Amino acid sequence: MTTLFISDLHLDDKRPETTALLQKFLQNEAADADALYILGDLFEFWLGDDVPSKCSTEIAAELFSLTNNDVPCYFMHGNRDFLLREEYAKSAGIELLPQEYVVELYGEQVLLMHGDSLCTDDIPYQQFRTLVRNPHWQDDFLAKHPQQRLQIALQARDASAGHKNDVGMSIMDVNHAAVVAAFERHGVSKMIHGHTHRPDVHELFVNTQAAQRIVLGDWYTQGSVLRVQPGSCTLSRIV
Ligand code: LP5
Ligand code: MN
Repeated sequence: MTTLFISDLHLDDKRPETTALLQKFLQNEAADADALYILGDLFEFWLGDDVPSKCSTEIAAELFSLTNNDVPCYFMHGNRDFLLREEYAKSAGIELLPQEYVVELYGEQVLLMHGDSLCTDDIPYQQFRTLVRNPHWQDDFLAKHPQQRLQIALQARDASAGHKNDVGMSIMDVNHAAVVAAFERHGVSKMIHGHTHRPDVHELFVNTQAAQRIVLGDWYTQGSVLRVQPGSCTLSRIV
């Protein structure tokens, strides 16, 4: 009995080795799991369901075969692939989750998030997030020619790299008050998220009650997976 969690794979046709590692993971370990949760940033960026890539097509087929074999797979948007919609989800057999979702795991209520909304000290990022999560902005963006969307995404990625060089690491981490507020909002004492690329298990107190925040790792140099079983959680690297 194992439920698997991954995030921040940043799949890109320029890094086929990461796609290959995910394929191996889906065919081997995930095939025996109770469920697989992908908590955002599966793709380096997502320009719309009408702009597939080699890796997105290959992974859709792989996920479809997994779900066809009775391993349900759930996807939550990240800050790179928030434009992924039902058309792709259907082709991959995956279910889209809202940006905050509470799941019962072997008797325990657990909050799932991508994690970017917890980084409230990063004001420029939160402003950018508010803009691009607006449905009107999204309709307008998706109506543009794919080539123009690509140009804008590359521009945004460059601007983001500059921003990340300029601000301190602590600004780009989660804000403690935002974490506490999320625990309180959902009345849970465990959360799992990604985004910060700082895999760890944090023990903390929320109103004197013990709580746990588990952060998934990225897949840039190797894979990262959280295995949840009745009574245990193990965060591991995979190669
Ligand atoms: O993802 P990561 O860890 O590298 O950085 C994030 C925050 N940056 C972003 C921006 C994305 O990386 C850009 C690529 C997404 C492409 C999506 C596809 C299509 C949509 C196109 C959108 C225009 O999320 C970064 C955080 C960091 O996490 C840690 O939390 O710090 O935030 C920033 O860099 C904030 C900047 O202010 C973002 C600046 C973007 C400027 C966009 C201008 C482009 C022109 C737009 C014209 C409409
Ligand atoms: Mn992210």
